Amino acid sequence: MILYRTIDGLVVEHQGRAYEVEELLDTLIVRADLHAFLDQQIRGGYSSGPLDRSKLLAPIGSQEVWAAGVTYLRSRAARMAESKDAGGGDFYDRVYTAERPELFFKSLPHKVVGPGGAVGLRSDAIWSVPEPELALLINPRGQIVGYTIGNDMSSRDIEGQNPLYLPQAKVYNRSCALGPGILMTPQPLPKTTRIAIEIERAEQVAFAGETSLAQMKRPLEELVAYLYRDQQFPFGCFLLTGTGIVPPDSFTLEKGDTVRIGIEGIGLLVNPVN
Ligand code: DO4
Ligand code: MG
Repeated sequence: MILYRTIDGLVVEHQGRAYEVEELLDTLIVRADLHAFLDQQIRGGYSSGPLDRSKLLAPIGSQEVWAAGVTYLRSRAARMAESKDAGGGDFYDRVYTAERPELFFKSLPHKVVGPGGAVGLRSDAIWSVPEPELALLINPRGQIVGYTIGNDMSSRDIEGQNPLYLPQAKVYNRSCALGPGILMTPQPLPKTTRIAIEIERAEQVAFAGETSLAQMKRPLEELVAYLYRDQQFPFGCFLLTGTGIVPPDSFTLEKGDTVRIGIEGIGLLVNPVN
């Protein structure tokens, strides 16, 4: 079942119908019986009909958003190439095989863009890309309770100049998108799950690519365990799990582009670039 946040509150969608959930994500996420509770909303709840997609908001409450990096071979290769001249390539090579993963802070909730919202480009960057990523919703006890789609917008020229510039390349206005809804399940996603991206420019496909979860180097639980080591998340948190799709070096996003990211079983996140 998919959980959406709308201007009228939370709803779960099941078999084409939306059911109200009279809780906030911040209280829902704490429940030990979270998935059974959502089942109950469908079985005994009131449905006003199909989901009204024009009412969707970013599916987030008070959760912090974190991100993992260099979890796919494709990302390792791209980072090594972009930072080679600055001497940073070795860092990315080492983190790919190191025991400790790369984890970085990505966004506060109020800065997250939802479905249909415009993602942004840094005004001082000349090489900007979207990063289509599986995003985990993790409860305060460190359990993965749901999955959504994330876009870790990045300024590759700034990141490539010096690894210490990573926070500036990753955290700026409208640099993180989540949605459209959260697949709420305690079950792991199949390794065959496909992640795909299409970037549209002037009604043409400017870039398209895809990968699958089978290409990810680390188990999701390992990323979560490192994130929760010596850190508390009273409202849980979101964790973007890294990108396995990188456009060619000649590609940079432009204002007016549209980014479409699809993950099997979750949905399609569509954001214009502005
Ligand atoms: O190491 C820099 C960022 C990597 C990243 O965001 C990714 O691999 O998705
Ligand atoms: Mg990323």
